[in-house]
Amino acid sequence: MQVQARPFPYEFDLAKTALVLIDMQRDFIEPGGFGETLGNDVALLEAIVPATQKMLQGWRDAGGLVVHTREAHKADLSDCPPAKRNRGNPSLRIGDVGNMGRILIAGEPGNQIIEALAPVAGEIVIDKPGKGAFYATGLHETLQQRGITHLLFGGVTTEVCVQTSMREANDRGYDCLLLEDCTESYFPAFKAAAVDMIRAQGAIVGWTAPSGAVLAALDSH
Ligand code: C5J
Repeated sequence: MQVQARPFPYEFDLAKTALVLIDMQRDFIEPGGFGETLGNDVALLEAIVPATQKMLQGWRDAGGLVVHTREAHKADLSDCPPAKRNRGNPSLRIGDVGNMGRILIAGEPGNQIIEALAPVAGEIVIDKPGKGAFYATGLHETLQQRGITHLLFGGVTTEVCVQTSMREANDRGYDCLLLEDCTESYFPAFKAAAVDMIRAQGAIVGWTAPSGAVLAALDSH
């Protein structure tokens, strides 16, 4: 299949491609969560939910593999180094008790993927302690076992966990496409810069396209 993407068309085989949704979890997206305690406007992130839901449904209907990630740490924080926990001066840090349970701790209410995008049976759910989806997760091995060579990325935030994961994926040999309307940042200028730098220099990290272009490619098959 071919997607009208930038900087040039993106070719993929559905059976060898996975949709990877990064960290669409309550703590980043819902009011009262970790994202908001850091002083961010979570409405920006909530705005991508309808397009992401439509993309997810279209991909599921086509029979494509779906991977969901959550930024999640162990309850004892043994996988959260001080270099990550002690940043800035937030009112709450990773592991502290917030409105939705302990912040970014596996199993807590705030750590769940938002209901609109909740994983269904057969989809892969990866808890990741870092920004990149490939760091300390086994995701690469799981994708290799399934013969996956191409990845479509959505999720939050564009310039942090999404971009890091795309770069990790590119280094591991995957052809990656970023779904422009299924990703967002708390800082619109950072999203714009990340999208530009991903596809610069002949798709140095990957391609970008609106989700409608992928859905159109699926529809035409
Ligand atoms: C951040 C993420 N921004 N998922 N996490 O801390 O991008």
